[in-house]
Amino acid sequence: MINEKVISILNEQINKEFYSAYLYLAMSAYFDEMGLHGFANWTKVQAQEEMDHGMIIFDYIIDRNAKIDFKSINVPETNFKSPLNVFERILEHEKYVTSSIDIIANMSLDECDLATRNFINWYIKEQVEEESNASDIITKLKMFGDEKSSLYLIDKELSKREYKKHQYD
Ligand code: OFO
Repeated sequence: MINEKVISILNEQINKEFYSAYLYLAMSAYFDEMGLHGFANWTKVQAQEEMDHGMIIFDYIIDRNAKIDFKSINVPETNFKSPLNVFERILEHEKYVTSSIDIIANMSLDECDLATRNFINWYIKEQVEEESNASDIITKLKMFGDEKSSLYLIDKELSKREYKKHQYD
């Protein structure tokens, strides 16, 4: 029987993942309005991945015969100021998500729930990649972003990102 505290924090994490999807969709809509369709694509693909993150936890809770607790998803922020500002906020958000994942890892150990501790490893690895992706784009935007031609090239590169369903392995 899975511990109640662990179930509760996993349910909160589902909500955070779906909030992340909303946030990335808000960013995608902002980029589309600016005509930056590559940036819009990148953030939309990320929104799809966030929904996968939420669904993987959903399936895990069901597999453990525990209850899903539905909560409202907050309205995402929309006052974005520039592509660089968006990616700085992405990095800040992903650091916050990383700390939530770390809390789940620690709590599952404290509660001797080794199955959840093992399950959450996938998310620990995933967060390293998410922070690194945001940092890479911030570096490029800081180096070249002010010039329109460079922004165009970065936009072109980001248009190549394709959505692949995130599988738990
Ligand atoms: Fe689900 O990793 Fe981003 O938020």
